[in-house]
Amino acid sequence: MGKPRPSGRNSGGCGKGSAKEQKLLSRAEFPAQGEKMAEAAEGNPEDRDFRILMDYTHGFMVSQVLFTASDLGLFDALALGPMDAAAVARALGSSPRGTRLLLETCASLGLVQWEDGMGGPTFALTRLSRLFLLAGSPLSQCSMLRYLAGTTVQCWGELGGAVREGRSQYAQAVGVATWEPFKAIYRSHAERLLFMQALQDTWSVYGERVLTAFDLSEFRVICDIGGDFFRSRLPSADLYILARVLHDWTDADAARLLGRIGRAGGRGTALLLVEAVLTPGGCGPVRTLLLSLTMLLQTQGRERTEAEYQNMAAAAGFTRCFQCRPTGGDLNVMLTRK
Ligand code: ASE
Repeated sequence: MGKPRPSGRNSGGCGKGSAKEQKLLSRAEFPAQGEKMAEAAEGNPEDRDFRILMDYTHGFMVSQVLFTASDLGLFDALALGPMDAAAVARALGSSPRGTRLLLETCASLGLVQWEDGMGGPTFALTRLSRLFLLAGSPLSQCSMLRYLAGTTVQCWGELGGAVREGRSQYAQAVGVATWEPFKAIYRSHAERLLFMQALQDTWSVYGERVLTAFDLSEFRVICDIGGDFFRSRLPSADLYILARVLHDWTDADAARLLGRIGRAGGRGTALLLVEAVLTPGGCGPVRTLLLSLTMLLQTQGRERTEAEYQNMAAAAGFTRCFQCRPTGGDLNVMLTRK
């Protein structure tokens, strides 16, 4: 999947800097020969470090450009064809100056591209924006962007408090005094709908890859678990699917849910888990760790390693044939049996 990423090459450390910056960016005095050659290709290590730091500090601005362009309808306006900045501003009812700056930044991020028009340079969609950022595209991520830009950004504003207390800060973030995640996430009909549409955007991209990661043709009755699964009776099925459910819950609640599933099906029952899986030491990938922080901020859960999922499933009786397969993106699919 495409991921907007600030280009590090020329950002930060170039041009006029203060004396202090110059010192920070100055080359180590006697670098070893090998290092010297590598540095010639990539710049010196302090420059590299500073560029990485600047990429990270600017990360929220990149997200905000993407969220705002999408929210203003900039990509949908360009679906009608390439336009110059003034025409886009007229279509959006936004200021010519702001619109031009936003378009130029979007172009530098690969969200739109410059094209030569008859009357001068115009902006056009790129493959990325055509595929994922048009409201009507089959792979549209517009609802996910809207959800992240709203509730998730508000929750991230309280990251310090969440880290200090080890739990969500919904009261401070969105004015809902609860630690029950789905009371806050479903706090209004509009929020419930948007959250569901956002997750649906993910399945537009991953759904087919998830369902074809394993041959599921032997399973006659399949139960995709959602809803009030701690209380309602679970139907009998040959295969239970838990797609991005366990990551919302504590180890104890996840064990409780898996236990209920284990008891609902007989021997031979299978379990399909779909989650973003952490690398064995738990130190990556970075997007999965960021998702884990989102789980701290919005739920009671966290992302886990393959071994953790295998052990949790085994404790509920799913001890046989555990396999974990990648989807090519952030999600993994795990299949195991009782
Ligand atoms: C959950 C998923 C999410 C619970 C809370 C959540 C997301 C945001 N808040 O199960 C979506 C996560 N996806 C991305 C791309 O960040």
